[in-house]
Amino acid sequence: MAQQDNTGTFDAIVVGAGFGGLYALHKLRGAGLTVRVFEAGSDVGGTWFWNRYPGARCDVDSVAYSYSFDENLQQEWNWPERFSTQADILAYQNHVAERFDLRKDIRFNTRVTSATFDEGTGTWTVGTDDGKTYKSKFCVMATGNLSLPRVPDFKGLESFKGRWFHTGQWPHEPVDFTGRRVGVIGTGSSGIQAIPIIAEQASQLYVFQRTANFSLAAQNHALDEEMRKKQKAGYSQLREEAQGTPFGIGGHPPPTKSALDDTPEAREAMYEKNWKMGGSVRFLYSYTDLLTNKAANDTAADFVRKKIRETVKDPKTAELLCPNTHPIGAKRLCLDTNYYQTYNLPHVKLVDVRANPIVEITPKGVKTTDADYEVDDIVFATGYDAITGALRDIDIRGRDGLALKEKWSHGPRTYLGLMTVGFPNFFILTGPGSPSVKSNMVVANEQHVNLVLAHIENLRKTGNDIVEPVPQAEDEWVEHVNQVANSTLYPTAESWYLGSNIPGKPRVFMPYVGGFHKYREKCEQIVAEGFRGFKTSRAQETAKN
Ligand code: N01
Repeated sequence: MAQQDNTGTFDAIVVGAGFGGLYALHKLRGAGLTVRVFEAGSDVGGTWFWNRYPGARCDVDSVAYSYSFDENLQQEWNWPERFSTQADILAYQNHVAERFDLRKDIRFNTRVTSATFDEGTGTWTVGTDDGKTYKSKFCVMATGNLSLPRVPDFKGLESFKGRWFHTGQWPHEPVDFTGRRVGVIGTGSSGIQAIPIIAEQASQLYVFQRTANFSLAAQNHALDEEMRKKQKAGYSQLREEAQGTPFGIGGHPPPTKSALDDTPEAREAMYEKNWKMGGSVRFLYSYTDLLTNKAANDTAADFVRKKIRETVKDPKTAELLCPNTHPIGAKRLCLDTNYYQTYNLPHVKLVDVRANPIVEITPKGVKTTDADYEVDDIVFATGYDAITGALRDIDIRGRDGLALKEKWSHGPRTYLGLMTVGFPNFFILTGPGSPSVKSNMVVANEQHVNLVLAHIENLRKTGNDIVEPVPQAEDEWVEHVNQVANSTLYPTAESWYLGSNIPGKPRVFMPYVGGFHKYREKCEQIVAEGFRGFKTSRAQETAKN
């Protein structure tokens, strides 16, 4: 491996310093590689660095949404709440960066703009937005699944005289909405978390809803010392369980039967119990077939619609908030604190922009086909160019100058969501075709980084420099990912999983929904079978072929 070199040549370049990038740096460095991480933000955190909108918090229990690789780390860290706030997760990531001395190998405020593979030397040349280039043998893309925020192309936005924000690019200083008229556009996870908090300050809040989403009461609570002690004692079991679950989250007994095999009363009791316990995994895990059988799914959807109607006092608003466009869980199931209750406040108004779409942003506010809404501030909770967006934003070129965005012009193609044919030594953490956003992202990132390490160890052992998937393995994997998706209800919803929120984006279901546990087992089997579906070579041989 190359010597430590501060002039621009590294064994590995990692792009992004969120959960994936930080762990990649720690592990690669630990394996004796020279590593440089580039991060567009001014500090570590990834998603949790950018998403500072009011109410931002994780929808996975804090103990589960944390690194498992270091026993001391998990024992010494104290989570204040069941579901962590953005600030608490960012504090944790900062602690990890300090504890493992990671910052010295990270260049902040530096956006990677290009990555080009050189056949002759078998190296990557990585360009950054300050005009510099660096070389490395391995490229590890830890660019995240939800890191390219999207503001829809609303006519007239530039004319708006007030302030506007995107949830995914929130200012670092707190934004005060006190006494202001605010419009929130979007009711996905971000909007649903932000709306109740913004409503506490705003004098008038308009929520522009195009699609009603299912949301469960988070049942968040503070953790006291006693609870933490218990959780810490149970870490090893929790981590082990997580490896055997579809979502990479332990602590939930697996379901044993179909929703249709229970009586309506027993089902009601089951949903009520899981609703009270909180958390989306527990709820979707009530029965075996909520995500595969529409009739089973309807029973859970009806239960949540009933909760909405019970909570929201105005029947018209309640009906508008009841989702009817997709099965529950087929779009990301949201977790909220007081979301539906917020609509009982006199200064909060739900605007149906499916019936009357937004036509433009005016200097004074939001104009729909039937009304003008005057606001001082607009909050775009309008989501992301998800999963492939951040990669497409970089000019990535593999063999023969092939551009990744060209190769993926009809949708992403990968082997295991980790590598793609024609791009040797190019690893994508939690890429399309892996469980990624359909699992616990910290667990998924750890598993992928460990897989990258396994590949690098294998190269060392075999005296090779280059690893890449073979076309047949990629074709079969893409086919498998599609087949699995089509055996579920997921593709029946218009969602960012399918790319349907971005005009012109190919409609391909991107995450692997066969379950994290099955995916991990497949990866382990592939490694055990001598990295089946991957080929290794020497750099010189690569140049000849
Ligand atoms: O984005 P979204 P998000 N006119 O794409 C609406 C993760 N996350 O930032 O559904 C009007 O889900 C759009 O409407 P529609 C989580 O994985 C996690 O909220 O397209 N409305 C939708 O309502 C999540 O899934 C947490 O009809 C327009 C909204 O904007 C992912 O991030 C917290 C519109 C976008 O929702 C993304 O969530 C936050 C238009 N032209 C986020 N364009 C946790 O809890 C878009 N919309 C961990």
